[in-house]
Amino acid sequence: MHISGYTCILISLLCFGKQSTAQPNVRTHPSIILYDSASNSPNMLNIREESPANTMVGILCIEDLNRYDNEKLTCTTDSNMASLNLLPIDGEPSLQFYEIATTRVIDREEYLTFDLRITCSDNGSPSLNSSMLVTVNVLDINDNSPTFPRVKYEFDIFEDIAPESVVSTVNAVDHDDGENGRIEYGFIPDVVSGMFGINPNSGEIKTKVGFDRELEDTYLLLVIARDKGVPRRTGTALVQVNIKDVNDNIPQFTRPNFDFNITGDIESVTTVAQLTAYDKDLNTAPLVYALVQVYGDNSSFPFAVLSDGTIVTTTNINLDEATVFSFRVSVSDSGDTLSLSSYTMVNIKYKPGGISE
Ligand SMILES: [Ca+2]
Ligand SMILES: [Ca+2]
Ligand SMILES: [Ca+2]
Ligand SMILES: [Ca+2]
Repeated sequence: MHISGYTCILISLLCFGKQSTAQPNVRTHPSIILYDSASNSPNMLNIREESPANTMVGILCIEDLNRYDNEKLTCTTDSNMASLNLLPIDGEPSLQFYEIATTRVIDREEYLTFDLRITCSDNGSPSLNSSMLVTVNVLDINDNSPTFPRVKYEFDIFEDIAPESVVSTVNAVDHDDGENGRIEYGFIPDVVSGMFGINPNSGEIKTKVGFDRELEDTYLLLVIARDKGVPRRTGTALVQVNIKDVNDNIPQFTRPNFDFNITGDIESVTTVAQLTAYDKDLNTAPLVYALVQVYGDNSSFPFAVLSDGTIVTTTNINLDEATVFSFRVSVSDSGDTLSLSSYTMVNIKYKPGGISE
């Protein structure tokens, strides 16, 4: 380490200012004076994390006013995080200077502080020594980005969820200190801001509107977490929101009404027609069809409507005259709590065999 002339003078002045007033020619323990420009607390030093190895943390001034001419002072430390390097400062023979320097790069997220005990001994007989416990605070830099525990989150909400309902909360972790570790949440890009909102402080995601699964059943949100350090560091996570089905659509027949033509001699249990309907909801069970009402003479009605919408004869049909059978049919879905139905009119026009229309 290069010590400038100015620093030499400054250190010497500081140490001289603290010199003891022991009597000459009386052996005394060396006194250890810690010099540090960054910390005002005694026996306390600061080092900025991620500083390269061999960064100076502070300077020690060892004073042994009364050492004999041949006595040598030696200082050591018990810490493997810092070393003591003798500084080549000429001047007062009773003073000796050491630089305290780091031996490695120090991560504040691993060591908030570390202690080093400094012991200085003379080589007289018996050896006289002094020691000092120094605590080094590791000062934070913004070297950690906010990190979500998962790359992707998946949440389900029902399509009838009310606006301003909570979907879930996502949180990132930032191990830095203070503003360097304080996180603010948002969406990028902000295209879904009309549908969802995120609390910048808590990461709570809420709905802002109503949803319709039949229009859109999945939303992908890219959540960004920004710390407040300088420069700001960021982390992202993907949030997939699945819109779950609610039975909010009535099944619909594929036509407003159904007209079929049948002719001649038709045996019992013959399929004569098929009704069709659809439902936009995610039905787990098939739609169910049922005969609701027969118009006209009910007693000789020769058809049944099966639950799958098939219309079959229930007797032989062999009539002398053209006839129209009119009846009303329902179709129902299988909603969990509520079944929805709609209705249609069916006309089956019968003609005896051999008669052309
Ligand atoms: Ca950070
Ligand atoms: Ca840090
Ligand atoms: Ca439905
Ligand atoms: Ca639905």
